[in-house]
Order: sequence, then C-alpha cells, then structure tokens
Amino acid sequence: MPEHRSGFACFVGRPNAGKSTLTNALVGRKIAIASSKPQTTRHVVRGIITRPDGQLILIDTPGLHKPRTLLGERLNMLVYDTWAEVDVIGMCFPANEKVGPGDKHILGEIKALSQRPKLIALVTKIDLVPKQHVLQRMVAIDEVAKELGIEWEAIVPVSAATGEQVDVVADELLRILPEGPVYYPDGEVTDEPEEALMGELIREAALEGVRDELPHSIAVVIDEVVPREDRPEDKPLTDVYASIIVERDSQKGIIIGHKGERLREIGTAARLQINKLLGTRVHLHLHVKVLKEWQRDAKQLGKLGF
Ligand SMILES: Nc1nc2c(ncn2[C@@H]2O[C@H](COP(=O)(O)OP(=O)(O)OP(=O)(O)O)[C@@H](O)[C@H]2O)c(=O)[nH]1
Ligand SMILES: [Mg+2]
Repeated sequence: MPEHRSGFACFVGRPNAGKSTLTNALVGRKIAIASSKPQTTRHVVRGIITRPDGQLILIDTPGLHKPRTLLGERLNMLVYDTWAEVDVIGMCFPANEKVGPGDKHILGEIKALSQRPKLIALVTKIDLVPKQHVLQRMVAIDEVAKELGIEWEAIVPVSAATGEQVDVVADELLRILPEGPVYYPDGEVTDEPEEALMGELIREAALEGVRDELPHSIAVVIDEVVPREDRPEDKPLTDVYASIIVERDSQKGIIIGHKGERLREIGTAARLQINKLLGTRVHLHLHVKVLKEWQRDAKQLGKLGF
C-alpha cells in the first residue's frame, strides 16, 4: 500500500495577502470570497483537496491585523484558534509588497506557539511583478526566518490568478503532512453550509466599489430560503430573502444607490454566483437594514454569528 498522508493547513498573512484566492485555486471551486478590501474573510471556511496520495483540509481564516473593534478582536481569535489545530501553516507574502514589520509580527506570534506547526512560505500574486522581484522576496523571506529563528519547509512562489505553481503548493503542503486517514468523502470540497456561502457571495457583491470604512460595516444575514412551489420539475426556482446590514443611515443610502441602482447591481452579481453555487435559479430579495455600530456591540455580534 502506498502511504496516504492527511491533515490540516491554513494560510496566514496580512489582510489582502491573497489567502482566500489561493484557497479557492487549490480547492478548484469558489468556497471563500475574496475582494480588494482588507479583512474580507470573517469566518473560518474549510476547503478539502482529495488526491489518491492524500487529503488536505485547508482552513481559510481572516487576515491578522491590529483590531480596532470588537469584531476585529474576534476575527483575530479565530486565527489563533486555527493555529492550534493545523499541521502546517502557509505564510503568504504578497510579491508586490516588501516583507515588513506586519509579517514579522505574525511570525513572532507563530514562533511563540507551544506546539508549533510546520511552516511553509508562499510568495503570492507573482503575476503582478517581474521575476527579479520574486527572487528578491524569496531572499528576504529566507533572511526573516534566520533573523527570527524559524525554519521554512519550502518557499514557493505562486499565482492564484493565473494558476501558475498552484499544483506545486498542493504538492509541498501534502508532502509535509503526517500519514493519516481520509477524513472527508471524495467529492466533498467544503463543509461550509450553503446558506453561509450564499450570504458570503452577497457580501462579496456588496463590497464591490465601496470604500473607506463601509466595507467593514457590511454584514449579510440570510433570512429565508424557500423553494418556489408549482414550478416545473426541470426548472426549479428558489426564493432567497437576505438582509444587508450596515451601521449608519448614510451607508444605507450608498448601498441602495440612486433610485436603487446599486442594490440592483449587487443583486444581479450575487444572483449569478448563487445560481452557479446551487445549480438552480434563484430569486434574490435584498433588504438593507441599519444596526448601529454592530461591530462594537457584543450582543449584535452574537446575533450575526461572531
Ligand atoms: N493579480 C493577482 N491578484 C490576486 C492574486 N491572489 C489574490 N489576488 C487579489 O488580491 C486581493 C485580495 O485577495 P484575497 O484572497 O481576498 O486576500 P485575503 O488574504 O484572503 O484577504 P483577507 O480575507 O481580507 O485577509 C483580491 O482583489 C484578489 O483578487 C493573484 O495571484 N494575482
Ligand atoms: Mg480572505
């Protein structure tokens, strides 16, 4: 019998480093949303990669950051909890940014773990810079490890956007895993509930084109999912009722837009993604609600699932 390896891995890195996009590229399906706004990921999503020689469960977590709200603190806690369960941590360094104090801070915290997982370094977004820059980053990443007294199992440059080297990342992660059983049945790519994914796809659409503080203020709640009755069997339709939550009336105005134009755009973009996810057509009913300062309010956070 050839050996079978299995285990858990997560990517860490500053917000916007490309963790969720890389997770999706490895899993081969969109299970985690991504956006150009920092702190897009707000909960833990598991992606499963099954191969004959092993199974890798990838846990996508929020980017570590200096928390400014209670939500921010809770997001960081999710990251620390995840570190305690994984076999491998993949530290993401975006190729288009210098290795900096933010990265050293994260690595310092990893180094302080009592049970330290194995470490692999990834230079992400290599499609954005010339090869020469990628090499410079790799040297800097090597030096940072020496400086901090940690060790990389590998340093792999990768582009989730073009797919270049994504297979090498999978190979390297699997190689490091211990021998182990199959945890999830073949064909399962995530354990994320469909409703949660729908909410995330709506939030992703709502993040498009908004700026400043607004991305952080947006949350989405799925209120109801109802299969439409009296539909022909080959053309099912599902009604999805969802609320987009913001923190202030002015933000509500921005999300809705002039004569409701922006909200319609959000609805269209999200609907196409949800259609793909469910494989059936959906009718999306979006409402915008104001929950004052929910990011700082323990009770509201609890209701929103944080
Ligand atoms: N050109 C290019 N862009 C990328 C690549 N990977 C990610 N991006 C972009 O970088 C931005 C951030 O990507 P995410 O995957 O959301 O980053 P993240 O690390 O998960 O961010 P948080 O969840 O906010 O911590 C998005 O606009 C992505 O489209 C890549 O390989 N190449
Ligand atoms: Mg993310």
